[in-house]
Amino acid sequence: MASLYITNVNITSNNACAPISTYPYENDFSDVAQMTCWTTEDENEDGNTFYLEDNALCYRYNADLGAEDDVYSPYFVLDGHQTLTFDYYCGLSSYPEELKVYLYDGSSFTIIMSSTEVTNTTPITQTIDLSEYTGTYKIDFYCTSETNMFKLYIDNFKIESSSGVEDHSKAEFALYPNPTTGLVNLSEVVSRVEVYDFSGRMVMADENVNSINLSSQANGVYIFRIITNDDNVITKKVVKK
Ligand SMILES: [Ca+2]
Ligand SMILES: [Ca+2]
Repeated sequence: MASLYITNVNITSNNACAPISTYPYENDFSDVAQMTCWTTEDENEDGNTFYLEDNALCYRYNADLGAEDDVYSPYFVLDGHQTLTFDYYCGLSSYPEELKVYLYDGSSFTIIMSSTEVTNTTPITQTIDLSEYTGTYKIDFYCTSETNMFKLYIDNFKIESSSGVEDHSKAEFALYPNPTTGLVNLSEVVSRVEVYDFSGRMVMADENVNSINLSSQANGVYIFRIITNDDNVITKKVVKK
């Protein structure tokens, strides 16, 4: 199947698309027409960047250089009720790729998914709670890999707005208290919890738990990456005071 390249647009001059404020917004990357208002950035200027392949967003290797690329969503108006979900996977498990996700407001970047090594060849569904953000943001998928790796795919991008009447398990998942002075409770036993500091370094991890204790950690902002027993990945920001 032919690959459909997304037109490479300088993101700082792409103001043509009005911010999206109607939810849910979904993109299954099945058609280049869905890519209007999405933009790519070839960070290492090697000529390779994100394109559509196999009905997904695809980032591919360079045989001679490490790869480094971004794909940016359109702007979304976030009002404190949104959740982002997307799938990610790689082409070959022996060729790991690194994925990081940011919010981008047009001038600064806020990390919402710490650097994650992608070795799964079947999709993992990532859920990111955006309820603490209000304003107009793009989602930036930032990918890097060593020289001559393979491919990373992103699919089934969705931003939903919770109305407060959802009784979905992901919507019910809670983590408290937040802010915390140490102990953080989870509303269910989860398969794994990873805690990252704001520089993206993993500082704690535990398995089959329904709480984690940050007492030994410095005050500050942490990102919890939680893998539930049904293999959903949930990312939440926790403040320790
Ligand atoms: Ca798809
Ligand atoms: Ca590149």
